Amino acid sequence: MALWYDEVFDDSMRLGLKVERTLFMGHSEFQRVAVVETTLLGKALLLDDLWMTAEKDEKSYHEMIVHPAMTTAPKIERVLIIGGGDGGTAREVLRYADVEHVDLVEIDEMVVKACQEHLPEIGSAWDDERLNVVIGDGIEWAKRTDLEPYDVIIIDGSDPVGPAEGLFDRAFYEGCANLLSDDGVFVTQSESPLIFRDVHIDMVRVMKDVFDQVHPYYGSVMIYAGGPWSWTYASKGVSPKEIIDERVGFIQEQTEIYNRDVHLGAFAVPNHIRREL
Ligand code: PUT
Repeated sequence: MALWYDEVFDDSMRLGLKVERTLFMGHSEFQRVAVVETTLLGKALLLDDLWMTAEKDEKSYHEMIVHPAMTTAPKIERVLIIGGGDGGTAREVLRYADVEHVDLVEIDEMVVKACQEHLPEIGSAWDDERLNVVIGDGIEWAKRTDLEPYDVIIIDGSDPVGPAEGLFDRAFYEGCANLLSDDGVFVTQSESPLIFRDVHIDMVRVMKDVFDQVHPYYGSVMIYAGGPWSWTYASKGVSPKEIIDERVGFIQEQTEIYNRDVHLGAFAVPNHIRREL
């Protein structure tokens, strides 16, 4: 008999995938961690029964959280990733030769270990010498005052429940703004503009209090709430529309989703959101 795993939204909608087998199941001090083999999308990670990433769908998320920032930030030498325990965001960041150092701060060691063992195709850059993996709390990291500024900061957290909840707070964004260089770029996943519309709008509004430039952008990720998803780009002055030709030309030869046109189109804000901001 087929086994189905469902992510349930507000007791009113569910997104299920047929599962062939469970590859890993564990309880960390933070959450339940599972890696399963789905029929449609290959191996996939769930945290507390919420879909996080799947082999055949992950590029639509990881390319979009990374490349708009990396093709517009004037410098990309120092990068901070908070979350990102599956390794997909780090993989995309490390495609750029100009990147010298990446700190990846993930709270849950079990996520990193399970993904390294069972999802090595997603996290294919764990061995890159430029990558420094820290098992620790990203919220505490963002309070640090002893770090060199980062050129790019990427928040690749899970949903605003459990260990990721504080990644959606004003104090956290303020900490990140302090860690960002003057011409740096900050980006965070910012939930579904439909199913989590209120969370999305709140996030953008709060970021507008903290950063000078704040631009939500949109794409589709099949395993997240049926498709529509958002990220938000923020900076102290850098515009997401000023794409660096050399970088976009280089990266769009390697990507599956991201290219210059996708980048520019993604920043079109639907009216029902624009009116709220
Ligand atoms: N890393 C983003 C996860 C969002 C899941 N809904």
